Amino acid sequence: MKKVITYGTFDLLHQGHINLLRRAKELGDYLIVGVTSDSFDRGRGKLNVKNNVLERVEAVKKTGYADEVIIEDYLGQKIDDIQRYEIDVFAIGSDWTGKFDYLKEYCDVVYLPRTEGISSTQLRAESQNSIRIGIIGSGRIARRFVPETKVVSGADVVAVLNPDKDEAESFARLFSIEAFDSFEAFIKQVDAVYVASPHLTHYPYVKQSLLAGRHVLCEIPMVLSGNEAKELYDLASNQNLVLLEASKTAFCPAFNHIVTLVKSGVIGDVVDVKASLSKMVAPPTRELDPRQAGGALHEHASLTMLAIVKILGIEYSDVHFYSKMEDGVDIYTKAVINYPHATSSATLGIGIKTEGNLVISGTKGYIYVPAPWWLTDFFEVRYEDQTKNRKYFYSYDGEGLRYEIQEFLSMIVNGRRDSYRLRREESIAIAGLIDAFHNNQWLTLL
Ligand code: C2G
Repeated sequence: MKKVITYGTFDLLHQGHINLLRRAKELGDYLIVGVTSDSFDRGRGKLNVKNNVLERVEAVKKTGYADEVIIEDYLGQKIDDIQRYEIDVFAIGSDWTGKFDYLKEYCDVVYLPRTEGISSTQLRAESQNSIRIGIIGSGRIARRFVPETKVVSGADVVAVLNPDKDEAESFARLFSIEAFDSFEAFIKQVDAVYVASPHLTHYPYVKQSLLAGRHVLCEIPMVLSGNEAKELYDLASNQNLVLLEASKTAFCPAFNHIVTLVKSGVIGDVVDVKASLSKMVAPPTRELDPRQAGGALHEHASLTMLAIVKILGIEYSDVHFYSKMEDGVDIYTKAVINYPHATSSATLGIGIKTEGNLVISGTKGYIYVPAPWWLTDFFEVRYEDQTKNRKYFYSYDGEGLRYEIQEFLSMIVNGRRDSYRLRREESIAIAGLIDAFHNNQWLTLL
């Protein structure tokens, strides 16, 4: 019996897939189809898949060509499968020509003609109207944002707002979008807003955008006080709009896995979380300017405290800050946040360098995430008995902003108003911790 194997995502199954499966089946007597798992696709940068793995398996079965369906879940699995199932022919569409020649060592490799004029990408684009996104601010992060939207289907950046007309225009030229220096004209052109302007302008821009009925994704720190955060989320709820803080680590796959592993008890009860983030900056820069809410805490609290709040929750019992000041801003701050049964610390620097790692310690073991932990792509679960240690590798694609953009769009399209990756109350608690820093009672100067 001649056995054939083929692989694919088979999202929104279409005639191209059906032709491919028929041709693959014709190459032998028995066809095995490997359907990619959701996490495997996310891992290889396919973030837009519409059908989940069960739906995709069902769709493949319905074609009647597959004698057996298996799940593809890891890189390198094809070689394992070919040997395990004693495969004679590996078949795949001609868009992959040459890419799988390395399998010739194990079986015949056949590139089948691809059906022209149809693709899952095209169907996804047709099934969903693009969300027109306008960016407020045209600085460093905004420049990194636009290319990241290209890999998320349904996101279309169309406009930029900057009160400085020249800046707006040069940014707009760069990305072939429209430039505005007036909020009123800008907001009319967009369905959703990405606020990437200086810290102190976030609150008024988010509020104005929500009042104008637009969904908002706001850069970190969204605001510098818990009350303001609460007010904005309440406003978003009343307007039935999405408001999401763009805390990029919260949305990246490896960080999500860390949180779920900890919650499932692999390191026992957590008693300590240590998160550090230091990035040296050179003047003149807004990070060192007290009038622009500069300082290490404002710069880095959102991500470090995110790690603490995601693991230990929002019900902390007290917080203390230890800061070294220079020219009106903290160039270094250590925040110690205590919980009834655990403690944690966030160590932040913009003028002092330290190791930027994340360590979550529990009664059975600990999780170690090396610097830069906030761009999580690797972590290790470690135990006293080192033979039980496990390393986890992920990809953190591009600038990593695609994960938050994907979540933002998915919330809009699916009518979700809260994200379990960064809940509203977690974002409010983080803003509240930033607030607490301004209360000198808990601050010790070094
Ligand atoms: N295909 C085709 N004609 C189209 C579209 C797709 O022949 N118009 C083929 C592809 O070449 C592939 C199969 O259909 O052989 C599945 O395509 P996708 O769902 O896009 O999956 P893909 O990303 O190609 O998965 O391990 C996964 C595989 O490496 C490939």
